[in-house]
Amino acid sequence: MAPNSELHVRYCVLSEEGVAITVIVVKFGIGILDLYSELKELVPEYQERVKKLKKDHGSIELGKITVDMVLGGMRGMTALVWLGSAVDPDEGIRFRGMSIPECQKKLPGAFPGGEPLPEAVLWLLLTGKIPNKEQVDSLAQELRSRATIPDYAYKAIDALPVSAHPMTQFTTGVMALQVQSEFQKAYEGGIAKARYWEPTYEDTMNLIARLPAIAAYIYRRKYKDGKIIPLDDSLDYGANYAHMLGFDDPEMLEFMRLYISIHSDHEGGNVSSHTAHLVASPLSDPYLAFAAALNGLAGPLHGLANQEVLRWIRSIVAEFGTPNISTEQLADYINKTLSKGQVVPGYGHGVLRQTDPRYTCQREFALKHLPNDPLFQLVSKIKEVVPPILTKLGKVKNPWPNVDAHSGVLLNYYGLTEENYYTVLFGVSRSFGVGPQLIWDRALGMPLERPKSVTLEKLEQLCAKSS
Ligand code: NMX
Ligand code: MLT
Repeated sequence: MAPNSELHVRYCVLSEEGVAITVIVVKFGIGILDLYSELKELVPEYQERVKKLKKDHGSIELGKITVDMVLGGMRGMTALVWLGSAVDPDEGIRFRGMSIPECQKKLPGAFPGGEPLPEAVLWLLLTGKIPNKEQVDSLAQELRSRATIPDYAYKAIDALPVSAHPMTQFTTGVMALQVQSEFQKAYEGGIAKARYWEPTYEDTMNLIARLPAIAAYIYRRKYKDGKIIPLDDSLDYGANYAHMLGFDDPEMLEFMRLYISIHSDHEGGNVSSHTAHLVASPLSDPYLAFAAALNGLAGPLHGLANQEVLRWIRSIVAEFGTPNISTEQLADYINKTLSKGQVVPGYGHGVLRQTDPRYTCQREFALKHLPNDPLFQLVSKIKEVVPPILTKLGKVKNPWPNVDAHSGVLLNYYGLTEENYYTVLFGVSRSFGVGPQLIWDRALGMPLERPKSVTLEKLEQLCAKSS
């Protein structure tokens, strides 16, 4: 039997004591590799590439470090390797070299011409390869089989007041799942460094598989009747998450697939991804790293901006009593926001210098499915009015909308109206980008991250010396 004719389906079951047991079923197909086997084949090749770079080019300079960079949040400083994606300031995100429209065209969807299935994006981000529909379906099945939640994770969330912010409840749930870390167990058992990536893979896949049930539990607990809607074994990842939240409109399921796909990864320097990479670098397992990432995502200048955007849009509607306002009224409101020393949420970016393509594809989705929605029309008007005002300030490097400027009105349209929950959706999606990199970090032997800092006095001395 040729090696690439095996399809390993890895199921994860829980013992009565809540211990995760991985069961591998080997099926025989023709020319199909499962995700784990495909990754395993790639690991030696990537290890060789990194070894060669270090040996042949270790001392090549990639740029200079300026005082502005040190005092300015390290903008523009090339400081880490991230395999899954890269952000071009003008073009925006490319997942393993593929733009969002290319992903929409080439990755399998739930139906022909549908939005990419998040499972396909996960496959692409981890391996750099485009999976076929059969591979994606088997990955969807694998994720469903790993999705059992230990009761104590629900209880950990229940220990918090219902009033706790959904992101606080989410991080708590993820920390409770950490009890099942395969990496921690393997490390305690003395696993060799060369095999670190294997339990990291198990943890990552289990984590990704279990996040929707935890996230949906928080939504049902905080905003609905608290009853758990069980996973539907016939649905893909994005559709299942929507279903467990309580939404079954096929359009909403399709939006969830798109939402998870486009929020998955945004190269490595953004706060959540970089945090995960940093926290995992001393060999903290994927649960610990991802919980830390979520805490970064919960900041209003990062992932929480999606919550802030809908809140801000609602405040505009409340101010004028209608979403149908004039350009002048809107400009006045924007200026009022700025005059209070606040940012315009959903606008600006640390890297992008043009409209975020993640905004554009959400706009296209809205134009197709909800062109007459009054809040969508207001979002479109905001996009016309905000950029010239921000540009006029003279200090904003990117006056254009980012991903968060659009998502809220779409979710609101489909009935997910509770904006404080929005960053949890972003968090579930971000696991698709962060998880694969954590596996590669261990496969490539990435070391503990420890940059050098300087005191203010030292910085002043260094500046005095060179001026
Ligand atoms: N509204 C008002 N002022 C802004 C905005 C904005 N949308 N964007 C940047 N500025 C200000 C910024 O606060 C800074 O002011 P100061 O010098 O007084 O501190 C100045 O313009 C220069 O900032 P930039 O270099 O353009 O932006 P930076 O890279 O520092 O920050 C963001 C990037 C995203 C933090 C910033 O644009 C922002 O606060 N945007 C609003 C919040 C938001 O939408 N965040 C979501 C980002 C995407 N995500 O999901 O993470
Ligand atoms: C992200 O998706 O992480 C945000 O756009 C922020 C960033 O890239 O810095």
